[in-house]
Amino acid sequence: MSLARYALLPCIALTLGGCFNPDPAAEATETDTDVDPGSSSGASATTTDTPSTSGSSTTATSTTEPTDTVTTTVGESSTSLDPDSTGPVAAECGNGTLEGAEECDDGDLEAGDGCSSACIDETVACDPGLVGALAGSELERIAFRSGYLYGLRTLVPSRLVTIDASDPTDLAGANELSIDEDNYPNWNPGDLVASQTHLWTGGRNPELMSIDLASPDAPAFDFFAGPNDSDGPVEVMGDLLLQARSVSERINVWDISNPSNPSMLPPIGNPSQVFRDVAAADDMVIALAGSHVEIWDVSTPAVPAFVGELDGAPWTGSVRSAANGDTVAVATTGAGVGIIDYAIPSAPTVAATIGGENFPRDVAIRGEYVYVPVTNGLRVYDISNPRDPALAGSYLEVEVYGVSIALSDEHVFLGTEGGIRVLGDMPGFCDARCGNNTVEYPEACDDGNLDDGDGCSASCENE
Ligand SMILES: [Ca+2]
Ligand SMILES: [Ca+2]
Ligand SMILES: [Ca+2]
Ligand SMILES: [Ca+2]
Repeated sequence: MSLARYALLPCIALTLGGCFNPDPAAEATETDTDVDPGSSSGASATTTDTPSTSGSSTTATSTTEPTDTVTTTVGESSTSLDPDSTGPVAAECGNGTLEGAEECDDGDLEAGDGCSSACIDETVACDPGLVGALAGSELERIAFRSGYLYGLRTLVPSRLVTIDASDPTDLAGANELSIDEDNYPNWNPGDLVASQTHLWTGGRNPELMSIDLASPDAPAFDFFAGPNDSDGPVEVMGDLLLQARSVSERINVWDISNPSNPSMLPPIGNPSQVFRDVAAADDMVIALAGSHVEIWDVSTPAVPAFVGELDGAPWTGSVRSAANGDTVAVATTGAGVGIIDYAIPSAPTVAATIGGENFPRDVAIRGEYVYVPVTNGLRVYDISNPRDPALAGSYLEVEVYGVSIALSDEHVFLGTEGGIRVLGDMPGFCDARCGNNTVEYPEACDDGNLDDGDGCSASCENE
């Protein structure tokens, strides 16, 4: 499907006045592509869905081929069995008996009573929106690890904020810690990322700091010297830490396999560029120097290999970026969010720019979704086709400026000027189920059955 159109859902009134808006059509004009639609992006948009028998069927792919839209009808797995077999008998929805793959059977074929006419449980549906919040000051950078949210406070150097987020619906108060203020009273860290056991951040003199998270409420700080000009963004990829340097050319590469003694590896980046941002995934590093972008292969970190580059990206600088292996989303200076397709690493291209957020200050990526803090909350984009990003949803709250973002396995943590918001069931975190009588992204409709020919197809597309 291309651009899903929604039946308008009621805007859920939340305690803080926020509202999840699942209607891409309402803001569709903000998705702006500027590339030839006939050009090929390589492998990145290829749909490789395989049918499952789980009944959790709807995917976020952008295909228009009905055969690619996976919709496994309830009971399918048992309807073709040999009647002599000892396996389960054919399921009949509406007979009042739970059989086969039915999630429920209330003895009727009516939808809207908790059990749909396809025998899918209507009480289970994606319900995107606010699940928790913590009022407080702005955290310019946030990172999540093992039940804790960590943050750096804007304009307050040498402070680390820790928030117990083990229950996202009931965030404990923020605990503000001094980062070795005796020795580094004005040390101003530039970013915050988490490896398995540590937080990492860069700054000037000293270059790199680790925070051992073994005791989250009393973390141990450690500092490491370097060229002393690296207050740009940092990224962790396996045992490597990549560090953008605000003045010098090159990206620092640290081996952090021994977190208590990280060692510097050869830097990456071609000369005559100033790399102020970096993203990384799958052994590839994306080094960003304004409109110039380079791709480096660091699968052999001691010998980084230049792979490809692009010039002329329609933005002058980038502030934060995130990569998923074949696409990198760039929060740019003045041009919204840039989407770079590097599925062919030797030939990266600007696939699209997403307007509307003129000065996004952070961006996150997870699978085929991009999460962008914006001036009034958060927007989520489906980039399964990087050349045609589609607004998958948004969390909007009046006059709440989204500034930073972190993802856990289940939630989106949004740092705002007024504190933290925790969002659940957001696109990319909750799979729509066709036939549960609730329209969920990317469904265009859901009439509670899995029948074609009644206006809403068995794959929840309008007919
Ligand atoms: Ca039944
Ligand atoms: Ca029913
Ligand atoms: Ca549904
Ligand atoms: Ca139908």
